[in-house]
Parts: sequence; structure tokens; C-alpha cells
Amino acid sequence: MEEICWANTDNFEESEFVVIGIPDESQSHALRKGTEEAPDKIRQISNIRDSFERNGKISLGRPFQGSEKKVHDMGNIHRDQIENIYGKISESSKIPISIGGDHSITRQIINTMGKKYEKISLVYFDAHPDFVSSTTNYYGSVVNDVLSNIEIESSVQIGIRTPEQEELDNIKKWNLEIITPFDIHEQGIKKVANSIRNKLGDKVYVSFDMDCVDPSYAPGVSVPVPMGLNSTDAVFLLKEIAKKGIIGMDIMEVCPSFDVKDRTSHLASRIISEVLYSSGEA
Ligand SMILES: [Mn+2]
Repeated sequence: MEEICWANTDNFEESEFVVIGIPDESQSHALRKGTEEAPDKIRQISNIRDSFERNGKISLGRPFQGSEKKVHDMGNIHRDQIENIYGKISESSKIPISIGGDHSITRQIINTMGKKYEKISLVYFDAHPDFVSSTTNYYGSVVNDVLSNIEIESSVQIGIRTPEQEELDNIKKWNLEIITPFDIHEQGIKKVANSIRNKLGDKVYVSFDMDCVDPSYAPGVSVPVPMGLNSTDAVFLLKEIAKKGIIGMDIMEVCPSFDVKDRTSHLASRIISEVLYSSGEA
């Protein structure tokens, strides 16, 4: 298996960040299938598009700002290994960067990390709130399924634009803050970034469903919704959040078989690099 091009150590012990692929879509109800192909595809595209060969040597197209971090790519794991492996990762205070797979994987990651970290501030980038409570343990009920491990007052959802009524009722009931693409349009990206940073606690977990981004930038997702974030705004927010420091991040729902010229996998690779390089920088 190829490693993501941002990985620079084979030694788990010395790494600060750990990349883990979870190629599983067994709890998705989406009509589009294929998110299980994303971890390997994103790694492959990272090596093709984010590196350059100069006189026989490979160099990375690194982000413009920030510094390199020690990154280890653990390869792919099965869904039923999450508790064991993420227990080990969080016990050693390493920061997991997970690549799905369907979004329900986030439930298992947060509920495992919640055994070490209390009051997790969840930053949930998504077109969908995933706050269904009438059905649980699938890709549409993630926020409901992690409620006991997050601090909802310091959590936020970004990019939401197609909630079900049941989800609107839950958002209201729990007083969860929502930032829609129209809010960003109206207030400006810098103001939105500042208000998010002021709201978050010191244990921040970022879950990034690629469908928060507009389908023109990210066509290869399992449930595309028009009128999303542009890629620069999404990454600007991610970087501003990462600068404060995060305990973990995931990038979910990339669906390579519906992509256009691997555009979405390339964006996913760039997002991982920008978060890695920005992390803890301010
Ligand atoms: Mn979604």
C-alpha cells in the first residue's frame, strides 16, 4: 500500500500525527457507493499531484505557511479495530488524521477518544447536520450518537444547508450553533473564523465531510448538495482552527468513482497537508 506523501516517518513512537485509513461504508444509506475506495485513492493522488521530481529527487509541494510535523501513516484498519487503535493513539497523545469511509466512523472515533478527553469541542463540517435521533448508529445520526462525549456549547456545525425537520428540532433542542454558507457570505470569512475560535474549548476534534464543500470543487462525494463552501473558505477555517491545536481530525465521504479527474481526492490531500502544517502554529 502507498503511504500518503505527507508521511515522513515509519516510526509510530516518534510521530506527532498518525494517518489512518478506514475503508468502510457499511453504515451509509447513500445511493452512491464507493467511499471505501477513498483512503487508498487519496494517498495515491497525494503522491502523483503533491510531489515533484527534481534531478531524480522527490520533493513535496508543501503549504506556503507553517512547519513540517512528524507524520506516520499506519495504513488501513477495519472498523472493529477502531476502539483498540484509537485508544492507543489517544493514550500516547498523538493526533489521528482519519480517512473514511462513511461518516458513521466518526461516532466510533469520538466515542473512543472521549474515554481520554472530556468535553470535546466538535467542529462538524457538513452539508447535512447528521443529527437524526429516531434512527441511530448510522451516517445520519453521528452528532446524536456522540452527545455524551462532546460539549455542545463549544461545538459548531459549518456548511449546513439541507437539514431534515427532525434535525432542525434537535438543533434547537440542544442549542447547537450552525454556520451556513449564506452566513459566511453575509458576515465574511474572517469574522466567522474569529467567532469559531472564540467559541471552542481546548479539546477540539474536527470532522470534515467533504460534501460541506460545493460540488463544483468536490464533485466526488456520496451525497452532493449545491451551494456549498468554496474550497478556499473551507480550508481557511480549517487552518484557523488547527492553529489553536486539535486532538484529531477526520475527512469522510470522498467517493472516488463519482469524482471528476480525481479533483476531490486532490483537495482531500491538500486539506490534510494544510491542517498538518498549520496545527499548533498560533
Ligand atoms: Mn454529509
